[in-house]
Amino acid sequence: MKTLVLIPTYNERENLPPLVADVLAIPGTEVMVIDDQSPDGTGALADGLAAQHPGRVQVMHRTGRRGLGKSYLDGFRAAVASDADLVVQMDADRSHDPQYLPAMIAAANAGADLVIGSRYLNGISVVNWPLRRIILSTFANTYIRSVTGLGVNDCTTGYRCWRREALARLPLDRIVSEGYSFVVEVTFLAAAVGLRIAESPIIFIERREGASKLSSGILVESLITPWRLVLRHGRRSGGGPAARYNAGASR
Ligand SMILES: Nc1nc2c(ncn2[C@@H]2O[C@H](COP(=O)(O)OP(=O)(O)OP(=O)(O)O)[C@@H](O)[C@H]2O)c(=O)[nH]1
Ligand SMILES: [Mg+2]
Repeated sequence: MKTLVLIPTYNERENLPPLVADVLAIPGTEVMVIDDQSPDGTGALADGLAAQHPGRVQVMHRTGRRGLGKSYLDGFRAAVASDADLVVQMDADRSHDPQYLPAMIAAANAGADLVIGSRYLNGISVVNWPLRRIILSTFANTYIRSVTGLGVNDCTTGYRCWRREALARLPLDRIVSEGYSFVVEVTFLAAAVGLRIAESPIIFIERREGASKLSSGILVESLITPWRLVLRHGRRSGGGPAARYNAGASR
């Protein structure tokens, strides 16, 4: 059983080494760092980690225009072509704790095609977010759910686990979102092609090191994306809520 963990990075030099160590402590994991020529040297640091852990860490050095959506797409394509059974995507900034990976992996093994590491299953599980950020995120998710009809509590989280064969069923060439909307568009497409979606609870911890890359352009994109998806593909209806997996329930 092999799990390939995709980690997009842009200026994460303080965060990447401890994160990779925590991920590799979980048996069966391999890491692919997808770096966008970080000015702080994260790419070279990742090469050092690959040399330290031969066969378990690889680095994709992107060139051209940078972007989180583009990085995920390149990572997904590489993952689909790999021999991994499961594919995880997670942020590099230590907001996504690898301690939740075993439960997410168990949920995928129990039959989910896409397991969403969800902050909104047991109330609101975020640490160190200012109130305005909590309001923004919960509003965004309510907005996305009501426009699209998706039954997922946390559509905007970047912590996910896919069965590779399920990821291969997504029409990756049709994805146009760039920033945070990328994960929303992918969730919508996953439901549209009939993937079984489950949510597994996580506690999200706001980054302590490095800087956020959230910009106002990205916020505007996230307001428009749900409407664009519905106009193009129709509303999701009758899909019902995503299955819930609580840590331990599937053990
Ligand atoms: N490859 C690549 N990674 C990126 C890019 N922009 C952001 N990332 C990474 O994507 C992940 C999420 O970015 P963050 O800046 O933490 O975004 P966020 O978590 O919504 O914002 P904060 O809560 O403020 O941290 C991190 O691992 C970043 O390093 C990019 O242009 N290219
Ligand atoms: Mg972050």
